[in-house]
Amino acid sequence: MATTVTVTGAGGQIGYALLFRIASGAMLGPDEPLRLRLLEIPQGMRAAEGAALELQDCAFPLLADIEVTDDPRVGFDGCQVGMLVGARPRGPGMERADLLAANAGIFGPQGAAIAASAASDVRVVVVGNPANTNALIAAASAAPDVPADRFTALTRLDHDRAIGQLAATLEVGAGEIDGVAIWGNHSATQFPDVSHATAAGRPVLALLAERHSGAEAAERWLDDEFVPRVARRGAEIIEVRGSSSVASAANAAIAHVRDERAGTTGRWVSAAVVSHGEYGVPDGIVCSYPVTSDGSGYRVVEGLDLDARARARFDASVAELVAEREAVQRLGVV
Ligand code: NAX
Repeated sequence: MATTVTVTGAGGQIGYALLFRIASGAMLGPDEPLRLRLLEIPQGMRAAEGAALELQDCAFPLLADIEVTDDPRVGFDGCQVGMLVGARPRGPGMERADLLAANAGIFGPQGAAIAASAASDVRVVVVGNPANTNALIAAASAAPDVPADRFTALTRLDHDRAIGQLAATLEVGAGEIDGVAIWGNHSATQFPDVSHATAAGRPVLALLAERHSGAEAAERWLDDEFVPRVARRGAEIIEVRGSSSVASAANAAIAHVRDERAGTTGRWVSAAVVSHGEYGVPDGIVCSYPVTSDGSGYRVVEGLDLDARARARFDASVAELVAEREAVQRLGVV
């Protein structure tokens, strides 16, 4: 049986970078046939249809079927893996409240469509920004038919960016780094945390202290360079490339779904999941944590020590998530 994957915003940039890798088997594995459902709005239909033509031209052996639609009920029909990429970008002069309201108008109906027509084992990752709160809205709109913890939001790109920065600084391979964590919101307030990280089995903090002549200098480097660089990497990419992150975002979304389904074999990744109060975060907030999966869904890595500096940064990001929730509560969508 083919697995049904729905990609929203399939006619956009990340959609274009995602679809061919999904169809090639990079996400579900080399033995799992799949069916793609591409959901767009009317203005994006031609681009999505064009992508569908090219997918056909690739003759991917695993790709059983492609459907392009602008009807969410059709797009989510039988959906087992939902990748919600399409969102309303912030326009000129748009306030945060307006942005949240515009996206509530997308993620509310999509959550309802998921409840009405997705498969009973559906899992959803929200990529479209503001990703955490969009996931919260979609989960609220899919309740009570779909359990809230089936909805996650993407912070894997932030996680992988943090690993990339550490690997370059410590001159080790990215694959040798483990134990990185992204706490909080997928926004500039996020806290990329390396205090539990190791590189080739050695504590990253000790390695940084060696490179920066002492623990204090290493901490300054983390505060002044590493954290802002990871948190603002999206802006750096726009400045250098002239366009936002696309291939790296698609790669992160694929890794998020792949690792949730296949399991992380004990390695940590980061994902925004519905909080059950872990680390004092209010229940129901979609918050990024270090997580692992045994193949049945992401679980928060619990029991980690957060020092005062880490706690303050994490709390600030959680406060932003709480404010976003309050804003959408005022709209009556959650
Ligand atoms: P594009 O503007 O290229 O594509 C978005 C597509 O979504 C368009 O084709 C549009 O027609 C479609 N769309 C809009 N509303 C829709 C709806 N209601 N149903 C279906 N489709 C709809 O943006 P792109 O560069 O692909 O980025 C997509 C989203 O990813 C943005 O919200 C962006 O901010 C977000 N990102 C999230 C990241 C993360 O780590 N969570 C990183 C990358 C990216 O910034």
